[in-house]
Amino acid sequence: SRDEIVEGTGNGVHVGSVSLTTTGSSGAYKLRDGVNNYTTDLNGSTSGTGTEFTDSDDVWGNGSTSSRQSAAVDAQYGAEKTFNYYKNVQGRNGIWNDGRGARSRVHYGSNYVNAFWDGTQMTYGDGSSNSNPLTSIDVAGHEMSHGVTENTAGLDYSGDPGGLNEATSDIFGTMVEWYSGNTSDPGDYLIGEEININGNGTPLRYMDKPSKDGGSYDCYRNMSGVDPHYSSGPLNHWFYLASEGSGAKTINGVSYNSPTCDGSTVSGIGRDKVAKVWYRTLSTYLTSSSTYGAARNGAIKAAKDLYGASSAECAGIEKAFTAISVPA
Ligand code: ASN
Ligand code: ZN
Ligand code: CA
Repeated sequence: SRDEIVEGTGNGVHVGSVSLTTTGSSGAYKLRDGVNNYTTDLNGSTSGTGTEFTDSDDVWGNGSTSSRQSAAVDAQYGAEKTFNYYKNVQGRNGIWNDGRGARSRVHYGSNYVNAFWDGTQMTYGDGSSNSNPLTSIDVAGHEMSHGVTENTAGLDYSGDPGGLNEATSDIFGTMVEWYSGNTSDPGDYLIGEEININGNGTPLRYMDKPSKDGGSYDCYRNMSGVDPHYSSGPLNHWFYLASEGSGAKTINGVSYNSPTCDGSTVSGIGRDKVAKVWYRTLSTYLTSSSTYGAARNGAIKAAKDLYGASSAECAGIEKAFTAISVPA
């Protein structure tokens, strides 16, 4: 049989019924797209590359974890959307900017409640008896964005750069969720809301007010020794404030209430523009040791490059950094 790039149908745990780009021809298909993003089954193993998913009718999964294909549909969909987001919105041709897709491995280990990027590939656990597979769109976008950060600024994973690194993954994970237009997992400013990682329906992280997770900081401070998943808080907060503005707001049925650290009022310039500014900052102005202060200076330069020195966009980016306690 010949390999052709075709459109299949997936039924994911989180993404519902979706169209997926697959490879194959009558009777023999692979969960692989035209740039070689593909998904393999670890089937409980914690090593090796897994077995590539294959299917005879190009209809994948049934939406339930009773089918091992369902989480694979989520992972493949997340990889395809993340690739397309970077390519079509940010002008970056994949994680390595060379047109290559990446492998995603699903069903890692047993009751594994995490997902990770290891420099080469994506890996997802199935979650535990009271949480869900880790294969949601924002988590896929988050993990693959660690690959983008590694291949651009190369931000260290401790102190200030550690927080910037984690927040970059939350920012682009969220942007991929919005970009996908998926109606089963619509865009929001929450991270991991589909995973039920706390067992009570709450998300892993909140971008409007990061301290709602019980650990993250809302405002910049000394980040020495702070877990990057908590030192990410101020930049996630900056992203929300710059996008949507301060105060209370309901978007897509989700209520947000974002305070500033200095009592100022901030108006949003829209998430698409903020994400463009942040990608330019990451890929042009930051290095492995960049601080929050360098992020402020780099983002203002990026906003000038993209929108002009006297633009409302540039003013909004700057004001949002002041509002998270990163001074000029
Ligand atoms: N899911 C985690 C993260 O991306 C995995 C880790 O801690 N390395 O931050
Ligand atoms: Zn991360
Ligand atoms: Ca989300």
